[in-house]
Amino acid sequence: MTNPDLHIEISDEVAIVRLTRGAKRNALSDGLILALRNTFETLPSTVRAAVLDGEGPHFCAGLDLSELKERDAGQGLQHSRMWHAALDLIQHGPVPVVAALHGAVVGGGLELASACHIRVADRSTFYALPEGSRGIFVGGGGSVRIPKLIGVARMTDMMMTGRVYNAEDGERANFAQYLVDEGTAFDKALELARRIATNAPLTNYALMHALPRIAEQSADHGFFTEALMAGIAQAAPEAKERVRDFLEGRGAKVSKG
Ligand code: 1HE
Repeated sequence: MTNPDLHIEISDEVAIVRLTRGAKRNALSDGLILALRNTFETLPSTVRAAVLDGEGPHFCAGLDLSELKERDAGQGLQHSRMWHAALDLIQHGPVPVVAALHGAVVGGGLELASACHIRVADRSTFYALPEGSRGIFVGGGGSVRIPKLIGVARMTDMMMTGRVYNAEDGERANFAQYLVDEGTAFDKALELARRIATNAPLTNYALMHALPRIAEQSADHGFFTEALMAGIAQAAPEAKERVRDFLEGRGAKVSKG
């Protein structure tokens, strides 16, 4: 399934997935959401990490409001579930995804960014949830994912009052793990994705699939799930090889950042 609003490029072990609907501020039409889903469902098995980027002055203006026609309640529910399915394939898909943010990261654009594992924002980035003032609600998983980043109180404030966070305040509020100079988010995201691609695949899998689940379990269940995951990861031949490399002086040391 190809879509003119989505460009995919494979660079070594990293997939670069770019929204290319800059003229419409990368607003997410249904076709674009389905194309994103298809992309993460069908990544070649050689890909070990991905970067998600947006063309033009803004990362993403959210839901394509021109498609928000008269849907009845059932159709609205199905539409939201379609977003959930697509964004779940980013969060719980085959590889870690690093989002390169700039300009507007708003509404469904923020929901999309929240489904990624790492967010790198440049200093032009701003975050908002205009759903509140458009008389609608988030529908792309935002009410589940965004409070995990910034907390329920901040999200409530954003939607009730229309509050917009700039890049610096956004980093402090935990929208992004990295804040970089304007125009450099993509380069930093690609650098991180290349680094992530060198991890043992099972370690990345554990971080994407086990860690968020453990974090939601009771301590007792979490400790047990952690022990299972640790046992599986340690038993992998690649882990043994990496540990042996370090003990024999070949593995990299941890150095000050
Ligand atoms: C759009 C959209 C869009 C721009 N749907 N067409 N999202 C919003 O409520 C955000 C709406 N957008 C904006 O506030 C602004 O466009 C921006 C701050 C993102 C960018 O401003 P700017 O001045 O750079 O661009 P612009 O002139 O506003 O927009 C350029 C074009 O993109 C223009 O179309 P044109 O044909 O007149 O050139 C805009 O109409 C179009 N455009 N944003 C459709 N969102 C799963 S539920 C999720 C629910 C939501 O995401 S609700 C929040 C929707």
